[in-house]
Amino acid sequence: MRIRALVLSCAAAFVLAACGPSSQPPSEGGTAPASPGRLHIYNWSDYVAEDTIANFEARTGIRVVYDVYSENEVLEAKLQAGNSGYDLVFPSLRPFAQRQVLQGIYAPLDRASLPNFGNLDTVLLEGMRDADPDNAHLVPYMWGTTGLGINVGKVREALGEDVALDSWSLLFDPANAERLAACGISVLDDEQEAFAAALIWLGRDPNRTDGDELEAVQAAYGAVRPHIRSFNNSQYINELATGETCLAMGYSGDVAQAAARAEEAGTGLEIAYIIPKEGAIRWIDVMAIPSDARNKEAAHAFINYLLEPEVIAAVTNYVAYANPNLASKAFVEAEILEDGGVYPPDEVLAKLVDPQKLPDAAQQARVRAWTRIKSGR
Ligand code: N2P
Repeated sequence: MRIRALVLSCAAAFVLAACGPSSQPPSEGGTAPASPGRLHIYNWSDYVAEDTIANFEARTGIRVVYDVYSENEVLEAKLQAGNSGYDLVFPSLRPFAQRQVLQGIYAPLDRASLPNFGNLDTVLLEGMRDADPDNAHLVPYMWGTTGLGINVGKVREALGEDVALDSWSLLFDPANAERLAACGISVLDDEQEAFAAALIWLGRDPNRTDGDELEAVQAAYGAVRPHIRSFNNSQYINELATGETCLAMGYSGDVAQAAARAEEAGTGLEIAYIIPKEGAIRWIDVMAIPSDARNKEAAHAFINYLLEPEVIAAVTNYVAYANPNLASKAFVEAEILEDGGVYPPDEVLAKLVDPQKLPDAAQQARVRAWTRIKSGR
């Protein structure tokens, strides 16, 4: 449950939105001449503190053009088309950055320009090496889980005061979904996460593709599809915060941000994040510099800045995602460090599953099935 320490007001979120996404897109960047004083960043929405960018600009004089996305697929399409105009991007490690490294999309890091690299958790770095040998291209940024955001009052009202708020069955049991439909259910428009959630609920390995997983996932969503109001990866934060929805499949820190917004707005809504007892995906998002980036020097400077313990701790304190910077823990607020939804305890960590890169044909079949599931056909 969440987070007093995260004093993230709606107003602050709007300020960020105004500073971030509305920044001039680098659309002309494909053909524009190099501008050494400019750094084009493409990151997930709601993923930095409100002063992270401004502080870097003030310190370095480098002007940051900051754009946001809410799906790995959108980033990947731009990277694969080439000439994206971006100098620094933040894909999820598996399977996206892993695949993109193989495709030669990223420039090797210049470690001499990253003196703060040593602050990173070496165990986590080691675990990334199968995807990025020698950690040559990717720097871990944040990690988290995908679980359920719950409007505690409304869900109890619909399902009974004694309902256990601890299971994917809140979403996938059709009897629950039917009763929650009126107060609003949203699901991530994220094929990897949505497939994994259903498979984990069914007690299956989310990375298996050699059985009837497609059919099982389609049946699971088919049974609750009429009760799902929307599929989205960013609006659900405000929808939860304002009471427009009462149950959302969501990323850990996003739900915490919804809770903080509700609290700050004084609505009296209690928003909780749960990692379901059946388990969940643990994902890692990374920083990487496209091979065709024009300002690799500034990109390295920004990565090194985000590797400073106090800088990355301030981001964690604001967005409520766990970071892999061991030296930062001294600056992360106690309430966040102790929040099991952000830094899960060992018994929960043991239930988390890392997504794996699937065989191409199976991956494509999942993407097609997900489109069908969403359309309700
Ligand atoms: C930030 C969501 C990032 C988590 N809003 C998905 N990897």
